[in-house]
Amino acid sequence: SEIPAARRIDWSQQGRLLPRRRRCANKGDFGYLLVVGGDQGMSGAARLAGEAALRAGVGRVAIATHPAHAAVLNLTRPELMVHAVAEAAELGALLQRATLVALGPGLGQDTWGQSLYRQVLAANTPLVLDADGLNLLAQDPQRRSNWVLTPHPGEAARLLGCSVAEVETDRFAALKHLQERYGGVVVLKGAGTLVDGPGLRPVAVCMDGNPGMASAGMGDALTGIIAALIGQGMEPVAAAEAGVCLHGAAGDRAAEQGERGLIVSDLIAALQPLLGLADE
Ligand code: NPW
Ligand code: AMP
Ligand code: MG
Repeated sequence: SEIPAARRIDWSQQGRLLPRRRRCANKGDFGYLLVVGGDQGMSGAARLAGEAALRAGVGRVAIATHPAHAAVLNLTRPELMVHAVAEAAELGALLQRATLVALGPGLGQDTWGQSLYRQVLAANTPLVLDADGLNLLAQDPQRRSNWVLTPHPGEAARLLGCSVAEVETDRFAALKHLQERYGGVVVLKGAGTLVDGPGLRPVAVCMDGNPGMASAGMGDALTGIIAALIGQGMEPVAAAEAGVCLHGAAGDRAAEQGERGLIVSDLIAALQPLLGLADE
């Protein structure tokens, strides 16, 4: 079908839109992110989202994760506040403190993940919803205005009830249907990531990034980056656009040493120097 007009966005332009830091700023100015995820076997996903958020400048990160590995996560990244959550009810106090939530990285779709998912959605806190959060949404669709959805083509196909091939054949149409059905800001990932939001026409396309990023955990880092930018005061749609470009540019910087064998920790390590250049 016809390719609609799209707005090209890239990090060189988006990096200038990040809010400046006041000299007397404190961590309370930059958001309190709660990451909810990390079922057994996927603790890394929650950690990657939280660590990427810290490297993208969020004030504080708490992680609500499975009791099986909470202690180990805390030891390996002491900047993260890690909470072992066995029951969804234990999320209550954490949700009250958080200014925004990243729901889904490594959450799984079992009873544990389902109950945490329901508890978070009951709270109405601004959300970045990814991974198994999207898979659970696909099972019980609803619309919201205060969330950012970040599907890869596989998740987008589940959300639309179609095949991955159909999503990839017309990514613009898939994006439009996702936004209409689910509301809020939608990021359709993949080479040439697209961003749509309420009233945002034409949609944005980011060509930053490379095939070295086809590796485990890359999307979990993007979730943390977008959340971190919302936490620092950007509107969700602006945070999604800037976050996608920052993520792609960090992937490109990390790939200067080669695409094959690139891991998401390399991308996370490239965030701080890139942000430093943008602040100059
Ligand atoms: P195919 O095979 O092409 O038909 P899933 P997941 C498709 C956690 N993780 N273009 C593709 O379909 C996550 O956070 C934990 C086209 C592919 O096979 C989740 O909670 C990690 N197709 C959970 O694992 C690190 C594309 O989607 C399928 C596409 C499951 O998430 C890894 C895979 O999607 C992971 O992040 C593209 N660009 N991209 C950890 N260290 O703890 C994707 N597809 O089945 O939803 O599985 O993405 O691995
Ligand atoms: P996920 O599948 O959730 O781990 O997300 C993968 C992330 O890496 C998304 O942000 C993708 O846009 C990005 N990515 C994966 N493969 C490529 C590629 N070939 N070119 C550009 N970006 C990619
Ligand atoms: Mg993912």
